[in-house]
Amino acid sequence: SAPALPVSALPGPFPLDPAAMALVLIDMQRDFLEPGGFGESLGNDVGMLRRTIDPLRAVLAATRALGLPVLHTREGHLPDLSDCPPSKLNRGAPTRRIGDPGPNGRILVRGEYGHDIIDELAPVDGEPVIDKPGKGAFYGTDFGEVLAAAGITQLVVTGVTTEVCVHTTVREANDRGFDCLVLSDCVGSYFPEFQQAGLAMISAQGGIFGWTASSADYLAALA
Ligand code: C5J
Repeated sequence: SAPALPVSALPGPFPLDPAAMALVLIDMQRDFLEPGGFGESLGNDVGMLRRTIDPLRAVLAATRALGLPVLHTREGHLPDLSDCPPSKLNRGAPTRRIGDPGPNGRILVRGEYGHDIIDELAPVDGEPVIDKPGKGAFYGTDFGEVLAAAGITQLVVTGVTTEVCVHTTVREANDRGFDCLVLSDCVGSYFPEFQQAGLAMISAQGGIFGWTASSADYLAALA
């Protein structure tokens, strides 16, 4: 098989294998990234997440141009909310909760405008879209089966939010045997301190559950 393409990363080079990797975009949905959605209803500034869009567009374009696999996830629930336990539904004191009507439709409900992926990063034909009820991409989904069927063992991870759905997915992936490279400028948090600490946690302790690199370093390895 072709030699790995080393990506300059923390805690050390990531041996990117084009035959075994997939790019994953986690929850780049209007509900998190655009005004009027779930993220803003929880009191957050969506601008903090929007800075990921331009670097991620470049990563997506380069990955697609090489014909490498791309997968998307969306966090959300069935219209009857039967897959949203009270432990999730009753969080905090938002002005609008999951399932409630908002300017972009019912918040985090599948099929609603706000639940879908932002136009800038819309999936193209052939790219799986994994609908997930939880924070992690494996819980309650066929994500693991889709990856196994495609022979994927490495995940290049992007999306939002760094300390919630990105972390949960990367930790779960590492437990399941995947090597994960998280692109630092293509993941976003509403909290600058969580962004910084969340990235540091991944590569600390010898890369306790993954690697981190900039999108520029990923693109340089692909070039
Ligand atoms: C959150 C996510 N933060 N996609 N979801 O509720 O990280």
